[in-house]
Amino acid sequence: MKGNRTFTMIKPDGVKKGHIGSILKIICDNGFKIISMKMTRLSIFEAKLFYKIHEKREFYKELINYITSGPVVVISLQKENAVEDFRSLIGSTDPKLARPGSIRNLFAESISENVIHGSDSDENAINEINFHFPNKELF
Ligand code: IDP
Ligand code: MG
Repeated sequence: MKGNRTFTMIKPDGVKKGHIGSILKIICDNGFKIISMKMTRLSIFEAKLFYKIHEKREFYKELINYITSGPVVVISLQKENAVEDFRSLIGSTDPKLARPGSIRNLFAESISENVIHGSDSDENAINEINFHFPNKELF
């Protein structure tokens, strides 16, 4: 059975351009319940841990610079089939390929600055939630 939790982060470009409210409305209107949420700014140390899986990729340095360039909003979510449904809601990594009406299609400008993160598996969702909310969650 698929899990009912996922993790998302509104990335620095989404925050800078004033899209927090619009993005949260889309998330809630699509049946996701916000379990925990905070605005924070990732240190380089935290960013490198969070994106460790990409450390061998050519875009890694650019990714760490970008994700630490300003505040982000980190959110844990609940919904049936959460991971898959949320990936569909945000659209493809490259906004040019993202489904019309998806969050990246609506707000993102490039494959590197693509406004929002979504967990890619149930296992990573739990790891990412525990990483950003190491103390007890609010619900
Ligand atoms: P995802 O966010 O859709 O899961 P990943 O492949 O996990 O995509 O990549 C993580 C993040 O790294 C992307 O969201 C994007 O910010 C950045 N990224 C991915 N591919 C590229 C690229 O080819 N050039 C620059 N940045 C990239
Ligand atoms: Mg990913």
